Amino acid sequence: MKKILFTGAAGQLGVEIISKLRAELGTEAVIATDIREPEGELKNGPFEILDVTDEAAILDCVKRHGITQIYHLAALLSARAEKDIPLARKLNIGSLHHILNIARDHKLERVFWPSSIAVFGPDADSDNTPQNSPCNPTTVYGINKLTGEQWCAYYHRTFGVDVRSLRYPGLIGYKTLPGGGTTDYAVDIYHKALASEPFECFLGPDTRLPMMYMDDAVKATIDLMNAPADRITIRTSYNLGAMSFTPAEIAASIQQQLPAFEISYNPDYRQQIADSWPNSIDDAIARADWGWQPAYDLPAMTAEMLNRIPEHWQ
Ligand code: AKB
Repeated sequence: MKKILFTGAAGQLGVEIISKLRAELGTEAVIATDIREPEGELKNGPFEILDVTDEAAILDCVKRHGITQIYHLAALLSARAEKDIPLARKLNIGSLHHILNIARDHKLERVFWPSSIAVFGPDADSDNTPQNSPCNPTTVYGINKLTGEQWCAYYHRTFGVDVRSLRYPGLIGYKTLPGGGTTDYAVDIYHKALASEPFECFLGPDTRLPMMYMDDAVKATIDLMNAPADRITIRTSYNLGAMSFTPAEIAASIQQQLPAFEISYNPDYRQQIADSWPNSIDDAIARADWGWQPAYDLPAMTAEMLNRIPEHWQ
C-alpha cells in the first residue's frame, strides 16, 4: 500500500497535489507536513509540523507512518532565496540530501523533487529552450536547483533511488496566495483585478516567461510519479512547458473580461532574475516518455482564475 509523506504541504503546489492524491489513494494515505500550521483543505487529513532541515525528525515521521514515497516540496522560491542565501542552501539543498539519504537507507519506493526553469541562465537558448541547453544559472535559486538535479541523478545512478523531477515553469493557481516567486506576479494580478484594484507589476511589460496553470502541474506530477520506471529517461529533471506570456499579455487577457482593469510597471530586482530565464520551453522528451500534454492556455487559465478566486476566497 502506498503511504506518502508530503513536505511543504502549505505551499502553492502542496495543497493541490495533496487533494488529488487523497482523492485517489484515500485521506489517510497522505501525511501532509509543513513548518506552518495547516489551513483550509489541509485540515481535512493527517497533518504534522515538520522541519525538513532536521533529518532525524523526517526519519521519525517516515518510520512512524510506514512511508513508501516522499514528495519533497518544501523550499524557498527565487525572490526569497536571493535575500537569504544560507537559508536557501540549507532548506533547498540540505533537506534534499536528508530525503535522498532516507530513501536510500530505508529503500523507499519513489521520491519526487521539484526543479525549475531557473536551472537555465542567460546563455541558454531563450526560445523553446531544449532539455540540454547550457545550464549556467545566475540566481541563488537556480544554482540550488541545478545542484539538486545533479544529486538526484547521482543517487539514482549510484544507489538506485527512484527519484523523479520536473522543471516547473511559473505556476498559477487560485488556492494559495503568492509565495516569494518571480513568476508570482501572475497570481497576484488576478486577485488585484477581481478586487477592482490597479496592479503594479514588478516586471516590465515585455518580460516573457514560461508559465503553467496549476491543474496541469498537478497532472504532470502525478503522471510522472505513476509512470513505469523504464519510461523515465531523464534522471536530472524533465523540461515541462504549457504556455508563455508577458505581463502585458496577461493584463490584456484579463481586460477582455474586466475592461476597467489597469496595470502599471515598476521593475525591481526580480527583473534581473526573470531576464536570466527562458522565454519558453521545449518539453518534447516529457511528451515522448510519459505522454505529457498540457490542457490550459492563457485564455482558458484566465477564465478559470477569474471564476475560481471569488468562489474559493469568499
Ligand atoms: C519562482 O518564480 O521562483 C518559481 C520558479 C519559476 O521556479 N515559480
